[in-house]
Amino acid sequence: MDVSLAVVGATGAVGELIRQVLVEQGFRPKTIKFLASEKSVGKTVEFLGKTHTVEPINARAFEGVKIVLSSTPSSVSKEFSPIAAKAGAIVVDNSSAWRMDPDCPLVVPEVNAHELHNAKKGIVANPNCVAIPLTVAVNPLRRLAKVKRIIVSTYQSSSGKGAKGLVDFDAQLRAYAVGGPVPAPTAHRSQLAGNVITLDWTLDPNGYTEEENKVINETKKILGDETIGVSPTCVRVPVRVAHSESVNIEFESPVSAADAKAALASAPGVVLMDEVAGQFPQPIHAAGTDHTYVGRVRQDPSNPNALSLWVVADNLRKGAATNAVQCAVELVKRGIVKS
Ligand code: 2RA
Repeated sequence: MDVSLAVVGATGAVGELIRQVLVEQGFRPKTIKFLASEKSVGKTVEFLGKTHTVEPINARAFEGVKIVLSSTPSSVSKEFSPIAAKAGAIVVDNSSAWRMDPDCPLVVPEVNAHELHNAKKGIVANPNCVAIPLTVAVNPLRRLAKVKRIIVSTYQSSSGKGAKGLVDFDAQLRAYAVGGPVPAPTAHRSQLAGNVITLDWTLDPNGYTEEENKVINETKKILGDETIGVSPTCVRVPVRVAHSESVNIEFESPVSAADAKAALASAPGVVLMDEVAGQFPQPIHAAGTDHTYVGRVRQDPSNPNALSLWVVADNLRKGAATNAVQCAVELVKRGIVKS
């Protein structure tokens, strides 16, 4: 991978994982630089045995860079991603700033890598951490029958709120474990230790949370099918890392659980955990890995055209850093970015 890279937001939770996943996936860039907001400038990071000093995010920093892997708040991405693109880079952006822009593809490589060719603004959007595993699991089933509707209930881990979510949750957990007074939440919207929270996100005017609306809109865009109905309920649960999803898929005609399992067993990115073998996906399996685990595949007893399944993936890896690195690899493999 003989291209020059920049990692923006290099010191954040996802930025740090991007650095790790680049190494794990054997991505050996020609040059690499690490950029971050003013408060992190001057810190050092290690990459392949070399120490790099974190630089500020500005127009000059993008000169000669071919791929930018960006993980910043949306407001920062709105300002700097177009500047990086203007300097000649393709930005793979983890924020939600560009996801629904029709000129920015929203890419899960196992599902719609071909969309990488349509980055008219020089920006590729990395989807939401629920939508990524959901589409990895649903897409292979689409060759069995057309998908009509997806009902998804999520069990999202604390780390969806980033490092500050984990600091909050860990402090609560320590106090809860010894029966002490649980400190007031600082990142989550309510106590998470010993609890679940269905309003851990901003409520939009349609009565759905911002997170639920992302799942609706992004799932349709990734699957390239606006006719699919998506009905989500997003919930934060007391788990550190990895999001789980209870998924009910209604097809236009009957699909057997056996056929679905066969399709999932050979699907890219999917690890099928069959309960017949005594297995079922759990966050403790998925945390620290790049796979989407699928299990509990079964016929819906109330609808012959529907199946239920259980999906788990590491929200920081496949739900963010790994997916972004996979997009970068594909950009090079497909010749969209040349050295
Ligand atoms: C969450 N999906 O889990 C968000 C993070 N991007 O809160």
